[in-house]
Amino acid sequence: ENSQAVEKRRESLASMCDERARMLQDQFNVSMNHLQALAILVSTFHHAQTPSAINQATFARYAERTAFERPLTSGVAYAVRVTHGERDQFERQQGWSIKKMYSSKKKSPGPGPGDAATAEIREPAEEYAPVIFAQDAYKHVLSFDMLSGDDDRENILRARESGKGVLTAPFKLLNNRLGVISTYTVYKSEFPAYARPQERIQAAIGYLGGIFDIEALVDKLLHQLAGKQSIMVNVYDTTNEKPISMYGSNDTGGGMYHNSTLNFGDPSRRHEMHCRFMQKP
Ligand code: WA2
Repeated sequence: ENSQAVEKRRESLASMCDERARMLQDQFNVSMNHLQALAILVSTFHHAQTPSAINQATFARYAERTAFERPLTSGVAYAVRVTHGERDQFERQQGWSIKKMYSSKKKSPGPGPGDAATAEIREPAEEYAPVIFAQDAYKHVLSFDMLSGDDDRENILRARESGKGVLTAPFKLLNNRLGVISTYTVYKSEFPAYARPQERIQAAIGYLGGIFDIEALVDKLLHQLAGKQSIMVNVYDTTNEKPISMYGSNDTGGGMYHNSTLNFGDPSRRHEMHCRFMQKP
């Protein structure tokens, strides 16, 4: 009788957890699909038309009006590939200069001690990925070189080599919130669908990113479900040995818990949802 009650409880936890995991995965998948469609939009109306039919204002407006299609993202941004040789002309055309993310070094007012070392570090990059379009909530990333931040860089390099949608681990964004970036590459228009990684890398011309605001949006999603008070949900990126928490904080206490697997579509990342009952029976 007691063990039967425990078994009932275990089953009920499993089915609630699986339901939440499935729902989150579906919303993630839907959001990813629309990011891919947005990458095609940029390819069609920005790169394949002269002059471009998109500017920051039209991109921001379109992104805002279609935000409902990407339920787990809080914004989108588009970064364009610029080689070092193209930089000057690009900056003149844009009317702004390409900036580095997380530049922690203070600018020195003029020549002085330590400048030799600084000059060595400031070696010009071979190429850049400055953001030229962004949804209003992420206007602050415009002109920043996305190859100058470790998480974004790794993501972009992986995206253009694979030709698929890829994800970062959760990391602290420029706005200080925890987020995950999903990236799709835009290729030259005459580019074949099947190509070798090296050809893909060469044919990449830009990167469309979606910003997943996990904390806020997963919370909103889970609150739509009945019985939300009774279970505690945690989501982890378990790609590396040490799991990174993406959602929830108090995964403590022993007792019964259920682990539902999540598939966010990037085969090189792993995610899990852990659920527990709030109260002991
Ligand atoms: N977008 C918004 N805030 C950020 C950020 C980012 N990356 N990185 C750090 N804080 C344009 O993958 C291409 C967006 C990167 C896409």
